[in-house]
Amino acid sequence: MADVAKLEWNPGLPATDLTHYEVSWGTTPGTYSKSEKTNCLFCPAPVSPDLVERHCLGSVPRGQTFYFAVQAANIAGLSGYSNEVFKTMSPATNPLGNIEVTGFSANRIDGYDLIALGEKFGASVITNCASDSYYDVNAEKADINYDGRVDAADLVVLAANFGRSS
Ligand SMILES: [Ca+2]
Ligand SMILES: [Ca+2]
Repeated sequence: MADVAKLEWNPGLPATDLTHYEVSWGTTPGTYSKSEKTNCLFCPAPVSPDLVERHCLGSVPRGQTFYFAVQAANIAGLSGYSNEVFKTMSPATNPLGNIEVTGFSANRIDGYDLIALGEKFGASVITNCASDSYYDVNAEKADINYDGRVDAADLVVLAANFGRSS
């Protein structure tokens, strides 16, 4: 099962001179080990508290609970953290590279899996954060190492397990 994270929030008002937001996350409440700058739809001065900013993460490790918070940024620096939210990411389902799990290829890593990876080679897992279908399901399956992209690193994992049963 695919699993990626999508965060949505409202701008804190009044706000002027906003440059961007920063999304932070970690495995311990209140302690954030990673962060990412976001696009800002309504910077520098959002006019309504009902506006929705969003950020999608395609490279959150699987099988753990992560805690997320957002900061607003302007020239002076970062604001305090927003309220914290959390999500338990679903477990890694295909660490060996068993992307295609139907028919002859259901329980083994073989040419069907190679084809499935090839079809999404170069693709990003997150496609359009503004959409309800914000990620590419087939790219997510082919992103064996869960770094958000389908590339040579995933192919290396698949090749190392080629011929194995999963
Ligand atoms: Ca397979
Ligand atoms: Ca990858």
